[in-house]
Amino acid sequence: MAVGQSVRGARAVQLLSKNHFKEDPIMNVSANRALTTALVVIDVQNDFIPGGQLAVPGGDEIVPLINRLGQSFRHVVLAQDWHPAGHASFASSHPGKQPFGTVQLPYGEQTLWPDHCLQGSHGAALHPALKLDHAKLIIRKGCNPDIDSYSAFMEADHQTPTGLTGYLKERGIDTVYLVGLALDFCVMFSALDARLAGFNAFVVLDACRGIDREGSMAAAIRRMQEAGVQLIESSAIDGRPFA
Ligand code: VGL
Ligand code: ZN
Repeated sequence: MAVGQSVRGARAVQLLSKNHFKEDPIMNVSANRALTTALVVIDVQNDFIPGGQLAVPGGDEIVPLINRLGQSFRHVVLAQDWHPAGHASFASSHPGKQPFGTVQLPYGEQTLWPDHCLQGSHGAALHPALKLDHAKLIIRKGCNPDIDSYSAFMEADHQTPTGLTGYLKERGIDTVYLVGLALDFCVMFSALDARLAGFNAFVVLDACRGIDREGSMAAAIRRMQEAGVQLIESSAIDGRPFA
């Protein structure tokens, strides 16, 4: 019995040492990068593109680029804003309030929006031209009627996780590339929370579009820089394999 075990043990060591990455440092780097890096696509949904309830200017222009970038990543995650009717972020839920006004909620000041991304609606659906069939996870957020969630990681109460950190960490991912809508809201808060959760975070600027209300774009760029989010252009990664 002892002999059998040690033979099997030796065979396992032999198999391990056959690991070809060991003999090929370039392959090693690229294979490891593929396993530890994910593309996180934020809220590329009908309501955020021109014609939608909360249209982000040029929101549809980024779809072909995101599709192309997606081909370079083994791990792709999609975030989907997914609100129940009467959600606390809707102006219509607060009598006398208008979209783009604010209201005080238990977790702080909440910007009010037109009704958008209603669960199951056409507006909440992912953009039909988005072609990321190998994406393994769609994380839905903003589902709690009383709490908004710009971030794909953490609801606006800063206490309720969406589960995305756990998913990524359990998959061994340490680096995320973020793209999508809107740069100055959901992409920014997702990138900030990615940093808080300990991930390396890159935002691919030309694969994002912003709402840009009252200087929100400039403020978002500054906040991300201060948090150590790396702001890049797609030319820095386009065609590079993360797969
Ligand atoms: C978003 C406002 C409200 C976004 C979502 O995806 O940036 N913005 N809900
Ligand atoms: Zn929303």
